[in-house]
Amino acid sequence: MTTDLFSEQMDSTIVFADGALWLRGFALPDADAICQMLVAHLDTHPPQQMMTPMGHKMSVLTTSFGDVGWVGTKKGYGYAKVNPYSQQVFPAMPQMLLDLARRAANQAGYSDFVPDTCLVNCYEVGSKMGLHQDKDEEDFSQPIVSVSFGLPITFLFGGLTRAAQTKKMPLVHGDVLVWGGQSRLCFHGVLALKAGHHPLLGSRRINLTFRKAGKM
Ligand code: MD6
Ligand code: FE
Repeated sequence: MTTDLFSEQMDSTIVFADGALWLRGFALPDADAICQMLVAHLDTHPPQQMMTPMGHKMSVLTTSFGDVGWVGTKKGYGYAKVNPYSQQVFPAMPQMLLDLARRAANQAGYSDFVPDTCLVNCYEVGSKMGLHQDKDEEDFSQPIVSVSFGLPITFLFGGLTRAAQTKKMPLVHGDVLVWGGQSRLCFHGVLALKAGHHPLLGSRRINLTFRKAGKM
């Protein structure tokens, strides 16, 4: 019994591209505490549908922790100290989130990752994220750590052009992606969230992405 669990843990890391690792179940030991904290936090800091530069609302609900937060308005995408939708500064990054992100980065070989922001994306049934690159940060030598909680979703991972073929990855509660090196600017997205029930988060998926946004 113990041996089975152990061997499963031993091969639970998948290198899905150069510099990009899928750490399956890495966040499970912290998942209960983090989800409990997130549910309470989102109650007092309701996430918003950010705007695209085209003036459309994104389907995901978004907020951030950290020195800066990721924001989308008609003026474009980027990082800001003040949430333009609430006029409040973004709350500090909770220590348990910082610790998880640094442990995951370390495990993937990025030993000096110190994120200054954590983007919180809340998906409801039908929410999706089209193919995009994460390129609003200062220093692309720093990776991104992405943590999935709640309902499963299909993650799409492509190449350096939008037209490149995509791989489909089924992400589940507790999975972590660490994403850097040659893959840092690869296009990626997620398919629409399918209906379901998760014991901690109900009919939602919450994705946390930790980044070092850089100077501000
Ligand atoms: C999501 N993730 O999983 C969307 N970006 O909901 C991202 O956009 C993402 O997972 C950069 C690196 C990892 C990610
Ligand atoms: Fe992204």
